[in-house]
Amino acid sequence: MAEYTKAQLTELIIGKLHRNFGRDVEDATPNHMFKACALVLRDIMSGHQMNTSNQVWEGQERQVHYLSLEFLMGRSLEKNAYNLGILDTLKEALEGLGFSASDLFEIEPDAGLGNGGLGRLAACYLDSMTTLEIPATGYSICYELGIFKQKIVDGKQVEQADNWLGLGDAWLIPKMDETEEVRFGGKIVDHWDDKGHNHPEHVGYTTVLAIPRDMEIAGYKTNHTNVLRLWDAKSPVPVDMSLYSRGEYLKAVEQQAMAEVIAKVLYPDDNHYEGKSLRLKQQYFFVSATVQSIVRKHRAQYGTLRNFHQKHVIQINDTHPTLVIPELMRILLDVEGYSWDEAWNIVTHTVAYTNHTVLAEALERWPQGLIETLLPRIWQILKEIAARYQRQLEQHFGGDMNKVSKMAIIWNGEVRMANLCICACYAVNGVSALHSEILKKDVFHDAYTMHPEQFKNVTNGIDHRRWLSQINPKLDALVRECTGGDDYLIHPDAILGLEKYKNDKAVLERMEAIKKENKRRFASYLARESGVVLNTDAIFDVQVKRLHEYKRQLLNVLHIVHLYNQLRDNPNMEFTPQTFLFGAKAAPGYHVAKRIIQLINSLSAQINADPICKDKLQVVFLENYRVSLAEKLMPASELSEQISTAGKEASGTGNMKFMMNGALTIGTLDGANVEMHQKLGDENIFLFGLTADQVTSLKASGYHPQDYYHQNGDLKRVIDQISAGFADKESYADLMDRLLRSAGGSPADDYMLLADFDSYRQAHCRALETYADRQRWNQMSLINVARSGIFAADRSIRDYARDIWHVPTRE
Ligand code: 26W
Repeated sequence: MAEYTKAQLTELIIGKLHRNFGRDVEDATPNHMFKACALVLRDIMSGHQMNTSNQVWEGQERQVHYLSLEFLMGRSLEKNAYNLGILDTLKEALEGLGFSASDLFEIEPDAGLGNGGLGRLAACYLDSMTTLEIPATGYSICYELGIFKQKIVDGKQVEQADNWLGLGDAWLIPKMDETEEVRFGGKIVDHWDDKGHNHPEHVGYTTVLAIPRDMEIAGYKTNHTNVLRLWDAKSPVPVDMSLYSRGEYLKAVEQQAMAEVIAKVLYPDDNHYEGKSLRLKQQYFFVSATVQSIVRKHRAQYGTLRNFHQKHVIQINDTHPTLVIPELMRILLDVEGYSWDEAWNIVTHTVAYTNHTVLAEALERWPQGLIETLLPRIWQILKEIAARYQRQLEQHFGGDMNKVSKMAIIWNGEVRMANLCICACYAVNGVSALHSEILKKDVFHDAYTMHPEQFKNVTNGIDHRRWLSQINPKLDALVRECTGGDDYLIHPDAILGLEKYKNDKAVLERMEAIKKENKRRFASYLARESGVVLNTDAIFDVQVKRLHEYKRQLLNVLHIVHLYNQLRDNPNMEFTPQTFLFGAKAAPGYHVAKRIIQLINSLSAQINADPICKDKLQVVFLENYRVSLAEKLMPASELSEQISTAGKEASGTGNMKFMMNGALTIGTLDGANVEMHQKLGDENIFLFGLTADQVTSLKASGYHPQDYYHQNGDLKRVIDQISAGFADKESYADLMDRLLRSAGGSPADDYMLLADFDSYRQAHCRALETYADRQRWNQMSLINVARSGIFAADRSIRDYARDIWHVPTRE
């Protein structure tokens, strides 16, 4: 690792201010200063990156290409300085120049190029792949607008555009000379040669230019540096005023607009598919540019594509980049002139697929007409893949058309992306033990019986350097002291060393003091930002994640209303003070999710204004939940709400962030909670609710939520109250009706809140009893941190490297 002194960094920063902004330190604004720092770090990383690329080239190393429509990177200045090992020096240099380092870090906009779990996972994995010295590249779109900013106005979500590039582009290096051309529309003309081979020609298409804007990714304690390649879209046709013939001028303007809209905005849908043609354009644009770029470099190095699958693995993050399959086929067939079988052999040894959801409404099924007109050559190839697969299926299943139709790639005028992945990918993995089992037993059962060895599990993980060490410096210091140094940062299992201290009173008190201090810090931040004053003597009970019915924020609400009722019935009862914090963005078109946000805000207004609740019960909705807010909140959290209907949450990764920061989990046996429970035992987690199997059998035998409503007086009272509404006179009968009555094809209480209500209430009671025994609580908290090592992304990436990618990793 190169070392920099304070004086050297200072000089580099001043140099950037002079050369890039024509400023002296005295008249540099914080924005100038931020950019200057970013440019200095970028230079250091670029130098490292060139060495890495040379090594990979010379060693002819096998490379990983991680394709994802989302990378939720968050902020980079502090992170990059941390990974480069110059964070403290940079802070000193900044202070020396008269700037507050922490204020400067705060002005950086989040790179919000993702919705939630899937996008943040991709960001954590880039960090680990780089730290583990894997030659890897991430690919995505350089969205001009990231995930929307959320404002709460009159209790309701309002979306605002997130224009992050003003400052955020300090990290991006445009590479004009590596521009690729992507073709849309037009038609295919066949040309048969005298050997009877067809040479399809694509005519009448529209070209969009894909321009790389590369973001360097530094690894921790290594000079290995990878790249996140973000494609920007531009039209090749300049709008030329000299095209005075009106038709041509308008055509040029139209074409420019059509091209540039592709990279305009991230689709804000999470776990919900909508067959929008612009989204399909985004997918093909990014996939085509990526494959062409990989192929171009490979050809330059090896002069042939015959060894392509030996040198590259393409990992696709959910089905969103599935068009890599036909796109790579297209290049091998049409550009290289390979036979179908040769091309198919290469493709099916290159691409691997990760599934991130079992929700039926999230499955991508593109109308064939859309693909046919937008991507005529890709459509031909898809038809051929689908036909061959279907013949294979018919043979394998002896004409059992029920199975064949379920597994078909093209059916009823739709192209099913997951089935295409199953057909063409050499590995398919789920993201937690339970989720991977559900894929095999249920979602992809028939495919599993055909090729059981194709199916794998890689349990998700998080970047523990960011999500523990960087955001919770006091806990980091304690872990270092107790485990004998900072080895845990590259060997996350070493956190287990903390467990030796589970009966050490002094250490347990330190745990408590750290949490208290973090709560105060968060509270003062929130008071500054929003004026909301948190009761730091109350337990911080937190549910932050995208808003979705299956995640059951509404169950949390039902329980809070029940607590409120208890207090109102008996204002002098013994009551452990509780502060409930929510943070959640709703997809702009997801009406029910938006109503739930409004309900939380109505409830919050009601409870926070009621003198009975003073210093006892508080409900706060945190506006605009995002990576940089999570970084402040996790260290301050005490109870982590992971309460999805069992079988629905593929893994969860927020659950891991809480655990690593010493929060205890109240949760169902869903996603990675199952592995958490396995590590922790019943005694260190608050489990409740139906298991995934119980959910399935209760649904099969007939679930009647009305029975719970009529049999549980507390629950009935809560539901009736919410229906009627609170002081703001907003009725939520619409939401409560969904729990009691089926409507429009969706069953009553599809996510089984009522079935789990009582068990959830009891789990809360157990949590509060434990909280009253503070030493026991602190011990559980310590055990949670100590056993969180398996949830480090480094462990996940080692699993991918060993079981799927077949690439070596640093020791
Ligand atoms: C096409 C619309 C759309 C957009 C995003 C469909 C599906 C998605 C994602 C796959 C949803 C998602 O983020 N899934 C989450 O992935 C995380 C990382 O594996 C898991 O931890 C979460 O449980 C899962 O919900």
